[in-house]
Amino acid sequence: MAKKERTPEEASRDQATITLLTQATEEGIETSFSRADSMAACPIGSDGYCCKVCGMGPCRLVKEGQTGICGATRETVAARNFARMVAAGAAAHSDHGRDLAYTLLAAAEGHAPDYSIKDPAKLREMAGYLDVAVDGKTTEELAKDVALAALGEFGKVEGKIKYLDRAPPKRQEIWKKLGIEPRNVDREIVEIMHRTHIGNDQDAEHILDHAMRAALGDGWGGSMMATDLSDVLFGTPAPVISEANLGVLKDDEVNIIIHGHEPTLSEMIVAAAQDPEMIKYAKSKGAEGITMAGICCTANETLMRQGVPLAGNFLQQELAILTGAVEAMVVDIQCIMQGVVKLAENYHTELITTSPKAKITGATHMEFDEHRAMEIAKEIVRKAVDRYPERKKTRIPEDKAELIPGFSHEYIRYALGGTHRGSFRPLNDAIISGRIRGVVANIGCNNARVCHDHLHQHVVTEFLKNDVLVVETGCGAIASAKQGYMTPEAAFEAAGPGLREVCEAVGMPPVLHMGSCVDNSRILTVLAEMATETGLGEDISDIPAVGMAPEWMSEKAISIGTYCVASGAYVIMGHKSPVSGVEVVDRMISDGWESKVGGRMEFINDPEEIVRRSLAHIDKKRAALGLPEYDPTKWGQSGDARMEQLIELPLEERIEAAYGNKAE
Ligand code: CUV
Repeated sequence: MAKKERTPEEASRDQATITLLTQATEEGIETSFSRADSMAACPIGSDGYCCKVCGMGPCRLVKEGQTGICGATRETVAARNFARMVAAGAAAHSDHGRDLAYTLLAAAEGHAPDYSIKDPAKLREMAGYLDVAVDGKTTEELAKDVALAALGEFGKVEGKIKYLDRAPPKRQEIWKKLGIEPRNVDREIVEIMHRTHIGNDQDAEHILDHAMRAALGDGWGGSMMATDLSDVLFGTPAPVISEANLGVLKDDEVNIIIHGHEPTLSEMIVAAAQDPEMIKYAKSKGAEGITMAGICCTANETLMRQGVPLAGNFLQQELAILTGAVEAMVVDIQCIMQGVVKLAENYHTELITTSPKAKITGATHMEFDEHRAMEIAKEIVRKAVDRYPERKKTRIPEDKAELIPGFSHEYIRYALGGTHRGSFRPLNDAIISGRIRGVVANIGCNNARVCHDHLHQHVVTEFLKNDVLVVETGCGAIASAKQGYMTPEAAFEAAGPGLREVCEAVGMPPVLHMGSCVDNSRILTVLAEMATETGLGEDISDIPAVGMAPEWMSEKAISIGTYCVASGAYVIMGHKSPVSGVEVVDRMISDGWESKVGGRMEFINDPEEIVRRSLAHIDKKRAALGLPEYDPTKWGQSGDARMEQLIELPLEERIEAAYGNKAE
């Protein structure tokens, strides 16, 4: 059944995207947007009652009370489907973390000479969490022991994941009492697959409890270690200047897009592209230089540390190629649409896969090996440069916006208190006083069935007006970056009076870019520290905060949402619930989980409703803590003097003035 085709303006809120979609429509070029228009989602699967875990099915339980051939109920089937999404998402994040541990090990043993320990202080911090003795060891010896200890967390024989100790004590108690402390990262994922095999766990609530356990192994295990290991190897982020949207591509330079999730190879490509030998080679082919730009979370990783500009978020990957100005799109793992290969055939773009875990039929595979990282990175850059003479007509949209990303939890702590007194106290105080009404973590994907960036833009705009501090990762962060919300002066235009005062005092943007999807662990860390710093209760569930992924589409987003709920957060997912057809299960993950762990998961499609429920939740938590009622008329009389001075300066100097002393 063909659906109505949306106009570009109905399909996206992003101007660069609208421009390129208009071109695509005129030229009859297919994209994920047009494919979403021409194919409706399968109604049985999307409601959660399609069971295909055995060869007697697939069973389609379309009627109330209907069971599968084995007798499995709709509740069992929906819970199993949900749990399997968590398993896949947790596996993706955690396996990414594991590879970083192997890279650290190789670097420590001298087998990966292009990598080094960029943040030895963070290495020592990791050693503390992992019970690795520090004294008397060289950095390399310590790095080896930390890498081995981290790898141990994925499959250790007994005990529980060590990083769980980073959660507030009260939270740890809840997990322990419920029996959902993950024992190790891999085991809980394997156990989901086991439990959801035909004829095993057939109690929806019981299945979903285990889904929380596996998801916690992602958030407080695989993802948190991935973040820490990336910081150790590539440096802990601090503010940098950059730009976002397809307008960052250059007409007279070789453009290389890095897309996927891992920083390991992309960091090398970024370095290779700056090599004078490579630039000379580009010039020999008639280009002025080499421009790198990122898509999805590889973009967020290299943006946070190197200031590599963002080309766009998930739904813009095909559009980058449509500009005709991309010589190579280099991909590693996750969120890479197979459609890019076919699309690239219309252009001179070389699609290069690099991960041993992700080949795409029709793409050029140049497998990455950390032992010869720089050599491979240079080969890739050379291949891109070779394509430049074949470039034909380009149509790079003009749209781009400035941004200042780099808000690791370490940097936030430092920004609030300086080197010696760094703490989350000022943030807690701002919430207690009511200058900041609460915090929203807006994260997650784009979804071709949702107007691109619309939900992200709508909710963030409303939260800022209502003095809610917004922290972001993933493609949600890229949406706000493109919207211009990630500069300190955005507070002037977009923030309510109280939030504006705080941004002015600290010199920070009203929306903080905290990194990639695995870096949602940074948000967990901030929440844990806020809960243990006095004044906002004793647990994450006490904080006036909401997490959301309004345009979610990946299984990783379901895992993230689940570990945030299990950590005590109210989580709103936009679009549609994968178990929407089975009310009992929908209630289990909302009311049921709330009674167990204090957090709840809801799926809400209407952006107004997302905002309304979030603010209601924030105000409810404020009241429970005995904090003053939110009253914006109390703030904004300070004259915003510092901001006005800053705004006069050129951007480079503004950064220097606001962030001069970087975190150590
Ligand atoms: Ni990992 S998971 S579309 S890139 S946020 Fe972007 Fe972020 Fe979702 Fe993928």
